[in-house]
Amino acid sequence: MIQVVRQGGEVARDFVKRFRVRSEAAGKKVDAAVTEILEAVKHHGDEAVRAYTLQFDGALPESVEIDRPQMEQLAKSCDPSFLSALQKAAANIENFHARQKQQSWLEPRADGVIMGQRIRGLHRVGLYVPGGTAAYPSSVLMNAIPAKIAGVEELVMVTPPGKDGRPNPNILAAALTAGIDRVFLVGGAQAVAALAYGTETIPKVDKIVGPGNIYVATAKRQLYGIVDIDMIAGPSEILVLADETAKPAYLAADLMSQAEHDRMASAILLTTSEQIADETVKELYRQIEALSRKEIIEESLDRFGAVILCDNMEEAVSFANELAPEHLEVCAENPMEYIGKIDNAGSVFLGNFSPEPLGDYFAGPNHVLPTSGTARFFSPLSVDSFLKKSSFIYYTKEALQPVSADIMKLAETEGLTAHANSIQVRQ
Ligand code: HSO
Ligand code: ZN
Repeated sequence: MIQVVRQGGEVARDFVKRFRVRSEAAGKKVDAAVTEILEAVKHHGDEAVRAYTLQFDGALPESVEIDRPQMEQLAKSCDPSFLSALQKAAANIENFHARQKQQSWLEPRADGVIMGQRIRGLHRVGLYVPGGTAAYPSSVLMNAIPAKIAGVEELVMVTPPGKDGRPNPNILAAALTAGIDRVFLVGGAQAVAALAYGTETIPKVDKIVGPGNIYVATAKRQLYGIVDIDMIAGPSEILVLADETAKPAYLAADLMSQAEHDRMASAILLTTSEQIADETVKELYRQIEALSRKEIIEESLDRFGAVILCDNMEEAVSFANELAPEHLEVCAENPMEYIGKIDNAGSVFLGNFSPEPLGDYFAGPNHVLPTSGTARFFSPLSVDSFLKKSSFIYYTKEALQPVSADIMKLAETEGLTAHANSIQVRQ
């Protein structure tokens, strides 16, 4: 189910190429269908949203907006130990993200010039939460908590109703915990369009975040510029670096924790030890039997899983930096040694007792991370993702005078005489 290859070999090179292009590209058909939905919602608002909901979900929910008493009522039906775990996870996520806050700043200079930057939270943000089995309460926390800390005034969540036309109580419990202000039972590209354009019932937002199927992702891509969007997340990935001190049972378990997300997910073990490689493969075969998503895991390990043998840890680190995985585990004797060496990874898990799911749910760092090699230039979702900045400048007459000639020279060189004139009239 998983191939064992040597790093630097033909097969390994081929594997890297396939790894990069795993994201599902929207075909022309999906693109055109989404464009039509966006146009309809833009021009016909709620009426179009209702029509698409009937067409795609088969029924209209009793009420599109779930009010707070309803949310609280439904959340009460959740398992109390789930609710308590959710609270603890939320507290850790809050603590981690609180450190990312940024302050506006202002710098008065001796010559009377004042410059600075106002940093504020976006006014209104929309969070998409998929329906069905991919409705993750943990993702509600990861998307909403940084937005709240950034000072977003209103957080609006959209999510498709379940088959029974009702919302998922666990998602509502997470929404309450994370401070979501309003919840609408709408899904698909029509929900994304409603957030971008605003309808009679759904308010227009400044940014849309959250995962979704290919229609939702395509809608976000097409609407970028009309609203801001988060990155478009591809299938999950894990790369594990292991030396001879690693524990094969842990390695196999962690690889499969991400492989179970998706048939397109990728799980890779990079190790310097042939014995660790062999034993991990055995562990994969052993542990998979007890896992409920066995089929998905088998398929993703088959297609995008690999055990890659390398000569030493330096080689392994350089391969990891080239691949730029979403999650990187370092299961090595001195894991802290690697902090400064790993340049490209969304989130790094150090040592044998920092398994990836610890980060997915609980430790505090965000689990919305760059995928498909984009960790080379993208960062995890953070408080910054919900901030915007405006700069400001204040000059006095005395401060402007000595720099006027330079400004006019630059303007004239660009052939922009009206620019030069705006300085000239103040002389
Ligand atoms: N590992 C996923 C996030 C997640 N895991 C949500 C469990 N629930 C991101 O790649
Ligand atoms: Zn996960």
